[in-house]
Amino acid sequence: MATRNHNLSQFDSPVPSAQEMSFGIVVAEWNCEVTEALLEGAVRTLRQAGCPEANIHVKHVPGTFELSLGAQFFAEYTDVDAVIALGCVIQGDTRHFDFICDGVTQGLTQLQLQWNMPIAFGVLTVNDKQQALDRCGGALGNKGDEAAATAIKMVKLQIEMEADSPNHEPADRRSIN
Ligand code: DLZ
Repeated sequence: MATRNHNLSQFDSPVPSAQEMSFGIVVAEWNCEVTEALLEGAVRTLRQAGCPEANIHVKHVPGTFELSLGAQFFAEYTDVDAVIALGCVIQGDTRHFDFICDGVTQGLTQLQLQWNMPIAFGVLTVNDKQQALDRCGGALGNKGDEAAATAIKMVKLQIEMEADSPNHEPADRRSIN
C-alpha cells in the first residue's frame, strides 16, 4: 500500500534474479510524463535484477483502458514470462475515472487467471497530478519499480511451483478455458 510510510521503490523481500526471465511491458500514452517515468522505473528494476536487455519488450497503447488488450497481445503473440502494465488515471470531473479503473482492474485480473501468467498492475489511480508525480519517482518512490519487482517474484513462484507439480509439463503458454 502506498502510504506516507511506504515507499514504492523499497521492497519487503529481496528481488530474485531475472537473468533467465523475459517480460512484456505495456505502457499507456495518456499522462505520458507519468507513465514514461513508470517505464523508466520498471526497466531499471528489471535490469538491476539481471534481466537481459533483449528480454525486455516495450509496447505502447493509447490509454489505461487499452492496457488489458495490450497485455493480452503479449500473452497471445509472444513468449514472455510476465507482463507489466503501466498506466495513470487521474480523477476528473466525470465518471470516466471509475469506468477506466474498473475496466483495467477487471481486465488484467481476468487475463492473468485465464492465461496462468503473471500480470503486474502498475497503474496509478490518483486524485491529482501531484499524487501521480509522488509515485512515479517522487517522494513515494516509483510504482514502476514495484510492478517490475512483483512480476519477477511471481515468475519465480510460478517456475518453482510448476517444477514441483506432479502434473508438470513444459511451459506451453495458452489460454485456459
Ligand atoms: C478518456 C480518458 C480520460 C478522461 N482519462 C484518462 C486518464 O486519466 N488516464 C488514461 O490512461 N486514460 C484516460 N483516458 C483514455 C482511456 O484510457 C481510453 O484510451 C479511451 O477511453 C479510449 O478507449
